[in-house]
Amino acid sequence: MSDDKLARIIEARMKLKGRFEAQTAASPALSDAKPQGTGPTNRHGMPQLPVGQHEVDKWPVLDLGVHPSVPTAEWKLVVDGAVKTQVTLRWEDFLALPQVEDVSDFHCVTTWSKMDLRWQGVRFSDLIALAEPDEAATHVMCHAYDGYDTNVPLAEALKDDVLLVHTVDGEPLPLVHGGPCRMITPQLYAWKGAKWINRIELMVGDRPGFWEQRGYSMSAHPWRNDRYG
Ligand SMILES: Nc1nc2c(c(=O)[nH]1)N[C@H]1C(S)=C(S)[C@@H](COP(=O)(O)O)O[C@H]1N2
Ligand SMILES: [Mo]
Repeated sequence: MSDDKLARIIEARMKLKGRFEAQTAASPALSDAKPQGTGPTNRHGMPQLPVGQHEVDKWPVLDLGVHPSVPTAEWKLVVDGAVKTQVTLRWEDFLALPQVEDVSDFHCVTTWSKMDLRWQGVRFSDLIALAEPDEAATHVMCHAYDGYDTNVPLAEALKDDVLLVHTVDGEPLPLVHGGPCRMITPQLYAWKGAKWINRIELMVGDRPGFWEQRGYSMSAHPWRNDRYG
């Protein structure tokens, strides 16, 4: 990527984050040194595990039971809704965006936590900056190839550790964990991270996704034991 293009993406990201600064700072997650949630030193002296969680060694698979296999040649990710420019990324476009690495924990609301996963991918904030979200946009609905969806406030989604990942612990993200590409939300329960993500819909106002319609929390903060809506 050219220096120019990179500078433009970073500027757009920072502008977008600026809009949500106050909300983000007031968030009950482990806000907000950089990069967020990264490994032991960034747990900021909090206990290793949020209340009610236990650490697992093997990473469980948890989903609706459908594992849609989408070859990268056919893969697409759309950013639409309350945006100035609708964006459709193909796999090469996705890989051409600035790539980051981050280590973070993965807390499932069913009480298991997988610690210290090393992710590689693209920051959510860089990706949606390309679409220039409307001033009025407040939340996103993330949609996936298996029909799953989940809503996330922009103030949370713009945090530095929220990524669209293609690699975990040095290997391509396995299909059962959402490969070739999933979102992760290390400071929220893991159901907020859509596996097999294919559309990010910018919304003006909030709306419940799959689990949120079935009794789970709209905000989903593990450090507040915020499990149910
Ligand atoms: N597309 C999709 N994403 C999803 C789900 C799903 O069913 N479909 N389940 C969610 C839930 S409840 C959790 S805990 C995590 C589990 O991710 P894992 O299977 O990689 O552990 O994915 C989340 N993302
Ligand atoms: Mo979950």
